Amino acid sequence: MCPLTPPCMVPYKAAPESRGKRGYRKTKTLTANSPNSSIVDRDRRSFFIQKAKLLAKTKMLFKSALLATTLCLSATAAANTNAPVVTDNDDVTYYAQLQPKDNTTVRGAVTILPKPSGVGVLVSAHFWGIPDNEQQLVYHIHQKPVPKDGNCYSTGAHLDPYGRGDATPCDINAPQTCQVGDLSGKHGPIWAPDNEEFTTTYTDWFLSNVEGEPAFFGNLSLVVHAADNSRLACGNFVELK
Ligand SMILES: [Cu+2]
Repeated sequence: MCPLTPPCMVPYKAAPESRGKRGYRKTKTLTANSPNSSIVDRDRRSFFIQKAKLLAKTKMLFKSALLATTLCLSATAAANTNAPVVTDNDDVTYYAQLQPKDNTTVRGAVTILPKPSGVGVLVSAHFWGIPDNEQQLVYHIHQKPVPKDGNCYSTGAHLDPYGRGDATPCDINAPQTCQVGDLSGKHGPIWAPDNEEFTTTYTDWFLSNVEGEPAFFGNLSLVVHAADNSRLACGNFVELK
């Protein structure tokens, strides 16, 4: 019958004698075709060879996965530094008013005042003309000022001096992990019932009103987005004197 005839034996790779010069031990290697092997012996040897190969493969896969995880974690740590609390803010106030746009009814302004301690700043936001569609609007400090043509899409991304990026949404319960310019992410979006205005005041610990500091916002812009993230309106911060 077929299982006992040579053509049905599975040929196994020859023992790696040729690798002797690379440091392998020149010993007899178990193969399924070793002479004098009984069928049972050959089956057992074959089983152990396959098992050893599988174990080696599993170890290699585990090492690769471990390496990938380590690289991934170190990349995340490098690109996701928490924002430090700003403790040396000056006694200056900045103000940004949205420039009127034909494509939206949204209007408003954000005033950023100093706190007596110099720790953090006090943000006062007031928006009106909010569409009656019960959808939230979001607002941010963007990394570039609005150019003369008023194009809100020329203001770049959010103020993000610590390289957090946009990939993960801001967690309102961990504002130090958010982009510094993500005001609505850290403090809540704009929302109001029909025909009502939206007003809020809060402390932000991570904005700096000191020129030259990484989290300085005084020469940047305020941008309000629709629910689909399109840019509705924008305006530049100026110092109030
Ligand atoms: Cu924005």
